[in-house]
Amino acid sequence: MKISRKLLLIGGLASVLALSACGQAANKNGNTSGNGGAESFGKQVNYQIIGIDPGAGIMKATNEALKQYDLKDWTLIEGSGAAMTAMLDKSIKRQKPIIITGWTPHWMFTKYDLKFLDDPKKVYGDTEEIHTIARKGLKEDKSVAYEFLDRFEWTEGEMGEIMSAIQDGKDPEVAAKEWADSHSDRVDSWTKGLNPVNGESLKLSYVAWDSEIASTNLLKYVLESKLGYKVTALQVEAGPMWTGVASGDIDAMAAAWLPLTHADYWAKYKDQIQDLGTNMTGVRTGLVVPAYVDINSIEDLNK
Ligand code: PBE
Repeated sequence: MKISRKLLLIGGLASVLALSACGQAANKNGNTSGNGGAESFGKQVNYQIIGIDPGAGIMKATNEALKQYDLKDWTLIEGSGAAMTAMLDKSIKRQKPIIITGWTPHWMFTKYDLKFLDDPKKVYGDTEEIHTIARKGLKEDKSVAYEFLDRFEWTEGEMGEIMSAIQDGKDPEVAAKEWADSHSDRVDSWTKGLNPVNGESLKLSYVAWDSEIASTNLLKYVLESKLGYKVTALQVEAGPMWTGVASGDIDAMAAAWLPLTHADYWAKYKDQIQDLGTNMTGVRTGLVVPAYVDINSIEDLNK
């Protein structure tokens, strides 16, 4: 019971986890009659993949992986990015097995020794790109912001610096400001020759994924401190993040993972938005385990 009470703190996952704690207890009892500890990886993690928010593209891809790899015994647990990393941290501290939905760039790959499971069926696609998406008409209405957002492009390493600072306890706005102030050459390359406006408002949408918390806070800081906008960064679910831009309520977002992760959203809204192209390339999603876990491929989950 101690386990399930602690997990209540994590929030959304609580009830599912309470069930899983009971399930594990039952397994343990079963094992005392002895199979010599040769428990399969699936059994050890109670056949649960620790996911994130249900609107995330990686959740859809993982449900597809369960089908394509015929993982009938497995369940994908919904939660949030924060709950997932809390569980990962806890498992790693105890050197316990765990499997999560993961992606790069993400600070977890800096902090822990992790590996993506091979995906021979390419359910999670190849490396992807993150695109910046604007509402139609932004170019005419807010041309300075539009031009900046259109130019904005950075690297995994750069985003990683902000993400790790936030993970180390810095407020996201402070982490973004400090990064921008110490990388003025980069900021200048995005803002060069643009004349600041006088306090016009601008709305960005994003989801509380660690990668997007970093990028959106950086955009907000640059738009406000260098270009004179008053920015509202609205934290929403993945669906509303896209719908907001499509309907014109939101000016832009920098969190479109394409071509695969957000393929559904793209298909639905592509005619109602404007794609400003990539802000990062070479990003990746998949199933992730600690390096000390003895499996290497999604196919191994069936053993
Ligand atoms: N992610 C991070 C998102 C996109 C950014 C991989 C968790 C998703 O799965 O939709």
